[in-house]
Amino acid sequence: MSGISRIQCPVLRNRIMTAEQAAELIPNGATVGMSGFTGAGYPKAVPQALAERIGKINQDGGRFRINIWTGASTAPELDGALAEVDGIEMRLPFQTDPICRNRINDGRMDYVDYHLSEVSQYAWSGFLGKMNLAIIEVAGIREDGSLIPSSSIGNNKTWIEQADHIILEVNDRQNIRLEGMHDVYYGTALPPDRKPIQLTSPSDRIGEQYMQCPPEKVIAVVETSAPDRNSPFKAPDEVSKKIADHILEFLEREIDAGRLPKNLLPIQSGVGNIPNAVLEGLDAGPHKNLTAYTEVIQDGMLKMLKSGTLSIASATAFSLSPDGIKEFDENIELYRDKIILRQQDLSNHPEIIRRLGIIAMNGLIEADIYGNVNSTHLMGTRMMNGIGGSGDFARNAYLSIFVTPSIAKDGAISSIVPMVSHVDHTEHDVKIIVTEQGLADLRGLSPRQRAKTIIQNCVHPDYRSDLISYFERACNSGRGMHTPHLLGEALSWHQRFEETGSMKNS
Ligand code: 0RQ
Repeated sequence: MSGISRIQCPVLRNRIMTAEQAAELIPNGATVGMSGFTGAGYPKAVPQALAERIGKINQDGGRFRINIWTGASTAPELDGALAEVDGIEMRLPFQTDPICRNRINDGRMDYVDYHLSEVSQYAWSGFLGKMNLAIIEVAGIREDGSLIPSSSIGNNKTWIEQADHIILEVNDRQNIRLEGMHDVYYGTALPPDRKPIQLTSPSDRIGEQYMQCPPEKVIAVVETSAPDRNSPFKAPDEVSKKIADHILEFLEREIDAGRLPKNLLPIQSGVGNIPNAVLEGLDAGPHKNLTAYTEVIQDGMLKMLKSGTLSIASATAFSLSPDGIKEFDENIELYRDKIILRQQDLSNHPEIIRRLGIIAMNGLIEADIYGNVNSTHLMGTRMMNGIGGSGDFARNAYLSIFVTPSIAKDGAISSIVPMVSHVDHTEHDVKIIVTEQGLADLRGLSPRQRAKTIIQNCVHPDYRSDLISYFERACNSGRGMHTPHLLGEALSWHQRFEETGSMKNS
């Protein structure tokens, strides 16, 4: 199926127009729900046409801005293009775009980063206000008007339900054999009508293959032909490999101790160098029939599915490199029954994560000696990306693992500090911290025991004696001994970096 044949519904065929015409239908001040999750399945033409329109208006002294809600991060054609022309008033719930980031950090764009599982219920409950319009990329439209989802589902189901009007982008570059890989669940409700979600294994299918969409809401259908944003895959470096090795050894010890089954428990893995190194390590290891219940399918998971290390992967989106896309497209028949894409309120659902007993692995910006984790704010004030799904998984996982190199900025920053400058994951949710130096298993440890373990196992040698000194002086200060701190000094490491460009004590 390609081109017009991907639009099988006669009523919706009549609404085909150009991206420019569709962009004219978006009013100033609108709240727009867009598809897209980790650079997959986002609308590619209408946002760019809208950015062009806004650019002209704003250049002539006007002020045209919209609020944008998505699944998660999108791409330069969406976030980048609209931020560049100062067209975004408020953005939620997650972004990774450098232009957006600058606008957020210089105070020109409001940003609310939410746990990704919660956004749809917030929208449903009305906390966030009214959604005027949704722009959703799909792989095709069926005769009855139902939609074949694209390479992500994210919040699309909710946006379609919530928006007054809908613009559909039908992208013929998305593999039409995606059809059937989705599982869209229509059983969610708000309290007090909420029922248990009967998903007891990552391979369960409890919903429908297609998204329902009332044709009368659709005001435009735009045909597109463009690939998803695909970041090239970086081979794991030495630091990532060491971190991966620590995790793999830890998992073996847990199996030997009888605390994990031989095929582990379902894994959730963030994207990037370190998670990919862990996946490669697992793939090279002895375990077969692992499962994944996660947010995104990255290259490493395709390899594991192909080799049989992984038997099933459930997520809400792909996040593949160009090579990964090629592999997926060429061998889609192999992957079709091993991958399930769900809406993000299910892929990240606390009830399901707790029930399945997930092994969660996420990155951090900094952790403190007591195990509090900052995933979002550089030096306590500047937004990096957002909490994303890390909170959904960390708090509810069976094992919540956080990974980081022990230093950043060529050693000018220690990733382990006396007190984090912003907290996303509290000491109560963080079970294991891993750097290339080693692994700190914090389970069952009191704050002071945690501090000793983290300093001993995770801190870079350049910063170890300073942290030991801080901890000992805090313990000797005669103040509270449960979580000893020298409050006046606690954030001096960050201050020193801001003033001198290095956390090192000269
Ligand atoms: O900045 O590029 O200017 O040098 O922070 O650091 O090393 O590229 O880190 O790509 O692993 O991302 C937490 C951001 C880590 C990510 C975070 C600087 C560093 C660099 C980024 P530069 P790296 P990573 C799973 C769930 C939240 C979302 C999430 C994230 C930049 O993992 O966004 O987990 N997590 N979603 O130089 C100051 C420090 C620093 C520092 C690094 N201590 N202080 N700056 N940097 N450490 C998602 C899915 O499943 C899809």
